[in-house]
Amino acid sequence: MRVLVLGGDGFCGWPTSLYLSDRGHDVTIVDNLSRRKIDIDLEVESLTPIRPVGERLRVWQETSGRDIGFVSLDIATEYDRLARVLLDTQPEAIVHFAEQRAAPYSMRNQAAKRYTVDNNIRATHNLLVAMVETGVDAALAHLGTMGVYGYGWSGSAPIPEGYLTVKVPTPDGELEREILHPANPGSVYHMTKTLDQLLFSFYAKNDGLRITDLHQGIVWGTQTDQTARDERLINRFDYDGDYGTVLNRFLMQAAIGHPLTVHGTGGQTRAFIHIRDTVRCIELALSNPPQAGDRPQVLNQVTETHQILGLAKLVSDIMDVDIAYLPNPRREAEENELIVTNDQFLGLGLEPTTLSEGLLEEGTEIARKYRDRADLKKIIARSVWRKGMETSDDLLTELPSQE
Ligand code: NAD
Ligand code: USQ
Repeated sequence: MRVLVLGGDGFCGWPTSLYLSDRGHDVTIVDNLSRRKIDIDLEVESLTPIRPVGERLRVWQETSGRDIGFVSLDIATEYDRLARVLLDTQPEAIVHFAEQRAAPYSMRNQAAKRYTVDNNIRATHNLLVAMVETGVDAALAHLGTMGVYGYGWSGSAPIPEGYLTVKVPTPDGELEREILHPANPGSVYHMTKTLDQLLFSFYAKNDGLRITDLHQGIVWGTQTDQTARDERLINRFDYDGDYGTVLNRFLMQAAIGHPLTVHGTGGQTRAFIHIRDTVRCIELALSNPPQAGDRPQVLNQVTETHQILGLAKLVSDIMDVDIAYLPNPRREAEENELIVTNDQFLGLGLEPTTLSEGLLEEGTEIARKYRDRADLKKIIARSVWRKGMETSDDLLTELPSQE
């Protein structure tokens, strides 16, 4: 398949591009490298030393004998160039990772809120318009999030895959309808993903675009078989308070002896998936697209759920590190239940990689190897959902010093 990977330089996009290339697909990455620029603005770097994109692609060519194309382009602002790329490459499939993806970053300040909405909504809408205008009939797989459903709204009812059956009272009795699951975002970032869903519904209905929205859980892990082949292909490992996600942060913190930063009670339950399963799910989704005229296909891209405190205790037991209970910088329920249906991916043949001591240790090994690159001042989450939720610096005096 000819595949365009939008956002293919990022944490999920890079290993996906290599995986698809390794599987024989003809891959072109489109990325404006905004994620690397945000690192510069935040004065932080991936814990792992990621190489410039040109070097990454050269090394992949040397290692695998396969070429991956690269186009530097801002999907949100360079519409005409995007349409040109679609016409030139004639993709049979498109994977859309190219959005600002951190909830804490999206709540950081007014500029970050506005950037996240402008970037994400315009990127998605430009892509849909360009597909219609050029007539490129590609299967589109977009990376959405489990967070569109919200947490705790439905108590112990399993979260379905995108659509909910409801009963509508009418004068003639009840009608049964399937509706898009109500959106309940917990951050500006998550809100953009709920808006994406409406764009997809409209363009699938009006123009027959074939769209799969992958409602992915928190991705953890770093390496895949392909990124591990050469150190210069290494995937990024975010550990900072804005971009680091919880389990990778705990693994990094354990590796340097930093207390594990549990927000609040740690009673929050979230869905998880290992990066190795992310890349497999993408290929499965691209190979099983909906038909023109179908509503968007929604697949829950998750393999397991965990309570944050349970994860902290697991890592703390294995690595012998303390747990720090920090005031929660977010507006979120202290505790929630979360049961998620993922029958469609299981039906397509996904064999889930679930959390195991071996995989946790593999993550900690990588973090240990690059521990000298860590900046301890960047670990505590500083972006707050409302004024007054800031973490007091007094707490930081209890944490280890940089030496
Ligand atoms: P990332 O920030 O590492 O990668 C996103 C890539 O998109 C970056 O390389 C960035 O430069 C590029 N990009 C952003 N805006 C762009 C634009 N306007 N034009 C061109 N390129 C642009 O993020 P990630 O962790 O790889 O996440 C990828 C996607 O998966 C995101 O949409 C995210 O919402 C979703 N997702 C991620 C996770 C996770 O845990 N990482 C979980 C669920 C869903
Ligand atoms: N948390 C801690 N300690 C930390 C970091 C986080 O307790 O040091 C808590 C948070 O308060 C939250 C939970 O862990 O309750 C998850 O936080 P996270 O940063 O790991 O994940 P989140 O902000 O939800 O975002 C990540 C990705 C995003 C993706 C989402 C999937 O950054 O792109 O969409 O996971 S989901 O959470 O399923 O919506």
